[in-house]
Amino acid sequence: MQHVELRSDTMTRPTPAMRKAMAEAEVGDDVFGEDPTVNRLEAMAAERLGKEAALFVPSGTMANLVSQMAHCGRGDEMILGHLAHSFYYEQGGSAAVAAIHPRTVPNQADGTLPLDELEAAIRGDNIHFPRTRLIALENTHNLCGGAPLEPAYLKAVGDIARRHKIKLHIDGARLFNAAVALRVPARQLAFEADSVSFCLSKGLAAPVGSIVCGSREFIQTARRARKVLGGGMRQAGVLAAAGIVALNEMVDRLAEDHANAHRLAEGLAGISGLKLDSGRYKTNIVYFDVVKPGLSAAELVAALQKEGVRMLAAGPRTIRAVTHYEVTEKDIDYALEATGSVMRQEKISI
Ligand code: TLP
Repeated sequence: MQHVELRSDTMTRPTPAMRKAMAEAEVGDDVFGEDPTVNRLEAMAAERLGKEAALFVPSGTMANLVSQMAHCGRGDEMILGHLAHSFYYEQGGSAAVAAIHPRTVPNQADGTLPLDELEAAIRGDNIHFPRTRLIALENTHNLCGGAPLEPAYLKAVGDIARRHKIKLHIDGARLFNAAVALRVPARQLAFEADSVSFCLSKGLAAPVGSIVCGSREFIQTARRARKVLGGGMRQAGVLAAAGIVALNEMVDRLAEDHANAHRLAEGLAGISGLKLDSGRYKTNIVYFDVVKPGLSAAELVAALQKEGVRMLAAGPRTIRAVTHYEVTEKDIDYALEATGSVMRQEKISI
């Protein structure tokens, strides 16, 4: 039986070139700043995103938290979308760990926050209010179907942040997917941000790790935050080596994942009992709804698993499928065939 893994691009395993680079990596103690491979990765990443400095962290969650901690003090406020990964899927770590007060503005379907609502949410100086210190955007926007945020929108948000003297962080877990989809250099998407994070361990296929980029001063503070969170790693060059291969070899090919996601979305839209607006999906994440009476997302996911196709139930009726380098066009066709045949069954066996 064919096996098609569409639950997440985090499922990607390191490529043979990564495993070789990992085995051969030169290492030192990174808490002392002495791991040459980590230093090389950080310099490469900073250069690539047009920032002064960068920091290698174990995960996207820690990348967001150290950035928030570097920009905000206890009791300060951060504005972000109600569907932001940071708000939704990170255990409320900003509040629980860093005592940062999150204030949400509703995300629009394209991942943006309405500019007027965003600006209205920024607090004035008043003894009753927390101080607004930070706006956080997400690019691409996971829960908004992998929507890429365009440079013009980022510029508009950057203008608001500057006008109010507050900082802008971009959770760019999939920043390179946005860059490839919009056909702009990643540094253009980072330009307005005081800090930007991206994940090496999603579509770029490294086994572990994320990067935060920003000014030298910001990165120094973020480095302290990483240490208190237990994220100071030692011979981390073994991991950074895979990150270097990820940046060198795995970015341009993301276009294939987008083409496969597009193919999947078009195919799913043609299957009776499923509902999606296939034109919406511009990167590697596709969400669709199960509208066949009596069938839940979890039941369809379970039935597909029996056919070797793995997807994620993201809600009672909603399923998520994510493409990545271990998924081929043939796999997509197989997944579509399997989904079509399961959906045609009178009574779906799970
Ligand atoms: N997202 C994961 C799950 O946590 C949902 C996934 O499979 O998509 N920002 C964004 C936009 C993310 O999508 C994720 C991971 C993170 C941050 C956190 O990264 P990790 O998992 O490395 O902590």
